Amino acid sequence: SSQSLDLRLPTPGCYADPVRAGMDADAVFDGMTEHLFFTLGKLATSASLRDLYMALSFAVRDRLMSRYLTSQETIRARPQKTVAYLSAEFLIGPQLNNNLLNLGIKKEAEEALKRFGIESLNEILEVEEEPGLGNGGLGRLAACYMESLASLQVPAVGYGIRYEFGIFNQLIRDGWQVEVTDKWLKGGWPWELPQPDEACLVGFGGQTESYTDDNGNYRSRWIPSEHAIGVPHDVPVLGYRVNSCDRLRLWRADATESFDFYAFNIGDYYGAVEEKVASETLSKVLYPNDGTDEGRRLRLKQQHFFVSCSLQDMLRSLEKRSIAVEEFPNHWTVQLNDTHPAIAVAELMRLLIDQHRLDWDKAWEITNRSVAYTNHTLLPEALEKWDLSLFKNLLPRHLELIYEINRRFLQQVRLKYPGNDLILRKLSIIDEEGGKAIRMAHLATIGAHHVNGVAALHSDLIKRQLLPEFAQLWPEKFTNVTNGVTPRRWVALANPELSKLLDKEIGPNWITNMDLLLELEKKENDSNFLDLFASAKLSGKRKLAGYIHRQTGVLVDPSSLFDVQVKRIHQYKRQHLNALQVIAQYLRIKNGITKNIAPRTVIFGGKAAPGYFMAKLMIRFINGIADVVNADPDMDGLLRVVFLPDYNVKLGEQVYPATDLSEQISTAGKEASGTGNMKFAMNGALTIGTLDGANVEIRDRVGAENFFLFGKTESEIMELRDQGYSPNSFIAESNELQETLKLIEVGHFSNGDSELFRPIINILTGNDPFFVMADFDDYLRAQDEVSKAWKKSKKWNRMALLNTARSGFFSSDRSIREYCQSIWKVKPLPVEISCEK
Ligand code: B1N
Repeated sequence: SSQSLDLRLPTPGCYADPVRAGMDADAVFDGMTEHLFFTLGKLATSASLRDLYMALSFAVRDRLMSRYLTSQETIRARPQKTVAYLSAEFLIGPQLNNNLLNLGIKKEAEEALKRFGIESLNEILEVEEEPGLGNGGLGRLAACYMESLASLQVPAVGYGIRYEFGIFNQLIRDGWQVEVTDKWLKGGWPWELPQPDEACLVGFGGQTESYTDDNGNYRSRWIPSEHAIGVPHDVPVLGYRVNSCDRLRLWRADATESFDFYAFNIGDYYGAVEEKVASETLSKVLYPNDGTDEGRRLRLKQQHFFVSCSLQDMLRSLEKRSIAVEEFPNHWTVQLNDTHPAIAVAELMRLLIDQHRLDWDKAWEITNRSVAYTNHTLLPEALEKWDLSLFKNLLPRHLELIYEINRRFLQQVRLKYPGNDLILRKLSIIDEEGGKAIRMAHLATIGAHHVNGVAALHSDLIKRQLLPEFAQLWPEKFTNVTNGVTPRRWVALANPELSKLLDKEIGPNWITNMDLLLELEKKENDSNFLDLFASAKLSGKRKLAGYIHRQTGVLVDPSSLFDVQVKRIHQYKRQHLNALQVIAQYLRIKNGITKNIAPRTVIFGGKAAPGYFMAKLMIRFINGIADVVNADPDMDGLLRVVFLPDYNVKLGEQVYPATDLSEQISTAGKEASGTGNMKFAMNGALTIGTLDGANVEIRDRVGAENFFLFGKTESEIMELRDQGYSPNSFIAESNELQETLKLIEVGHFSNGDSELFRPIINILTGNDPFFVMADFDDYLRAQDEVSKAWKKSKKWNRMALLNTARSGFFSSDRSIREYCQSIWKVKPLPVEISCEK
C-alpha cells in the first residue's frame, strides 16, 4: 500500500544515495539540468526533444538507484532464494513512463518538463525507442513477469542476451513487408548499466580428453577451440510503489583478445581485428521464430553463451557470499522460458562436475532441484532439435553429459517398462528417426522438477499429446500456470482515461489487486457509469484514429466498431480467416445487403518472419483488400480496412485501449495461451474467439454471454483430421465462401492479377492445414452476432464493462504468485531504505 512507501530522502550517511536525489519537481528539474550539462554536453537553451528525453531518463534512473542498490544489498545481507528467469527474449518496451509510474513521480516529471517549455509528457515519451529484444508473446511475457516479480518484492534476475539488433522494423511498401535493421542502441540507451568487471568466459568447439584425477577417478575435461566473453549489461526493473528493484542482466558478447591480437606479435594487425569482429557477431542479432534453418549454428551458440554466463554468475554469487555450492537449490531457482535456455541442464552439470568437482549424483540432485521448464508451444516446427553432428562440433563435453543423462534416465524407464522398446525410443533425448538429433524438450523435461504449460487447455495437451509418456512416468511433474499481463503497463500506463475512471470509482488499489475490479459489476446497469466507461474507450479510439491517419493516410471514424487483430502473422493465427470475412462483408455491402452491417474499422497489425513466405503474402493480401475497400465510395461509413505497420509494444499501448472487438481466432489447439487476448479484455474489448489457449479461461471468467464464441473445438478438429479433412466439402456448402474465394481468384484485390494470391487459394482449397474453411461459416455467424450487439450500445457497454470487471485473474501478479508458491518456493523479501542512525 502507498502508506508504507518511503519516498523520503535517504538521510546523510546513507551509502546508497550520496546525492540524496529528491522526488519533487524541483529536484527532477535540477537533475535534468545537470544531466543536460554534464552528461549530454548541452545547454538547456539548445536542447532537442531527444536531449530532454535523455536528461529526464538519466534523472529518473538516478532516482531509482538507491532502491536498486539497496535491493541487491538486502539479498546479500539476508540470503534467501532468488528467481533466475532464463529467457532468450525480453520484450520490455519503453522504460521511461513505466519507471515514472512505478516510482510515483509522473506529476513531478510533468512539472519539471513545463519549465523546459514542454507542455505534455507525451511529447517526450514519443521520442523513446523501444528495445525489440523479442519476437512476440514469449518475450513480452518475460517482461511482464519481471515487472510483477519486482512489484511483489520477490528477489529475481532476468538473464538474457543484449542483442545489438532486435526484431526488425517493418515498413509496408506497395503492400509488402519490408524489413529494416533495428538500431535501438544508436545515440545511446540510458537504461542500461554495463558491468565489465563481472564479465564471464564461455568456451565453444574443440574436444574432450579423459584423464585420471588425483583421487584416481576417471574424469573428462573439455578443451574448447574458441572463447567469447560475456559482459553483463544490467537494466533495473523497479516494482510498483515499492523499494524492490530487481534487474535484467543481458549479456553482450565480446571477443577474447588472444595473444596474437597484439600488433607486436604479428604484423597482421588487420587480420587479427577481422577475427575479433567475427566473434563479436554472437550477440549481434535476434533470430525470428520462423523455425527455418538459417543461422542455426549461431543460434545454438547464442543459447549456450547466455546460459553459461548466467549459471557462472549464479555460482559466483554463492562463492562471493561463502555459500557452499551444494546449497545452490536453496539460493537459486532457475526457470527455463521454453527450451531456448534448455542447454542449462547440461551446462549446470558440467560446471558442478568439471569445475566444482562434485560427483554425478550430487550434481544431478542440485540440477534437478533447481531447474523448472515452461513449454510455450505444441507446434512441431517450433520444437527445438539440434543435429547431433552440429551439437557435437560446438559442445562436445555437453554431448557426453547428455548421453550420460540419457543413459541413466533410460535405465529408469527400462525398470518401469521392461521390454518396451517403443517407449524407450519415444522418451529418449536422442531422436533416432532420420538424422540423429537432440530433443531439447526432452532434456528440459528430464532435468526439471516441474514442467508447465501456459494455459489450462495447453497444459492438458502437453500431457495428452506432446509428452504423454513423460506425463505417465512423472504425473506430479506436470502442471499449469496460466499466463498473465501486468496491469501497470497494460492498463495504468496505456489507458489513462480508464484508469482515472477506475481510481474514482473503486480507488487506486486495483493496480496491485485486480480482483477489486469485480466491484465494477454493481455498475452494470448504471447508465451514467456505462457512458463514462464508453467515453474512456472513445477517447482511446480518437487517439488511435489520429495515429492511423498520420501513418497510413486512411481516415477512420472513431464511432465505428474498432475490430482489431494484432499479433505476429502466422497461418495458425488465421489472419486470412479474418481477411476472408472482410471480403464477405464487402460483398454484402456491394450487393446492397446492409441490414445487418455495423459500421466497422477492421485493423490488422503484426510482423511476418522474414523467411515465412505465406505470412508475408498474407500481409500483401490484407493490404490488397484494404486498397479496394477504402477506395470504394459504397463502403463509406460502413467499412474500412487498415494494416498498421510496425506493430510493437509501444503501438500496442495505443491499440488495446482503442479496441471494441478483439480477434482471437486461431485454430483450436494451436495457440498455447495468447496474452494479447488478456490485454484487450482488461481494457474492455469483447472477444470473438475460438476455444483455444487462454480464450477458454477468459470466456469462463467474463461469462459466455459476454464473449463471441465460434469454431470447432480441439477435439472436433482432431476428429476432422482423422476422418481425412476435405476443405472442399465445406466450400461446397457455403455460397458466401465460394463467392469470396472467386473474387480473390479473379484478381479483384490484386488489380486483375489472378496469380498473386494463388498460393493462399491453393492452400485453403488444398489441404487447409489450419481448418480455415471448416470454421468460416461459423465465424461469419459470430460476426453477425457482433454486429447485432454493437447496435444495442448500452448492452454492448455493459458487456464490455463486465469484461474489464472480471479480467483480474489475468494479471501477471496472479501468475507470479502461482509460480512462487507451487514451483519456485520463494517468498517476498521486502526492501527497507532507512538510513537513520
Ligand atoms: O508464447 C506466448 C503464448 O501466449 C503464445 O500462445 C505462444 O505462441 C508464444 C520460438 C517462440 N510459443 N513459442 C514461441 C518464440 C520464439 C521462438 O524463437 C518459439 N512463442 C510462443 C507466451 O506464453
